[in-house]
Amino acid sequence: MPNKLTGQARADALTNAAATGWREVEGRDAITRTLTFADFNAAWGFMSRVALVAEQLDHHPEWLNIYNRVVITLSTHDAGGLSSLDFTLAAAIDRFAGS
Ligand code: HBI
Repeated sequence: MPNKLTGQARADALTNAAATGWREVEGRDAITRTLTFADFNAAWGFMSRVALVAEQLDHHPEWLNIYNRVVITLSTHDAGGLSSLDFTLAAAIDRFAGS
């Protein structure tokens, strides 16, 4: 399990992730991004691709799907906050989302 990120490493990772729409969650050490797709089929296809990578990484998103919208929150439960794994998964999510 990777360590919780702190200090400059955390700040740099957050700045980098902000470029693709990841934002800090208020009140907890986590990031969130909301994605909107053409329809439910596209959203579910995206979620399936993310699920396979999450399983490979043994690192899983908290997420909510409402028709064509997917709200994703990333945090490392074992570390009690953000770790490098969250940003690795965020980058994979960005690739599948096309941004
Ligand atoms: N996913 N986001 C997240 N955070 C974790 O700490 C985590 C996980 N998936 C699996 C996992 N930890 C395993 O190491 C076990 O703790 C289940």
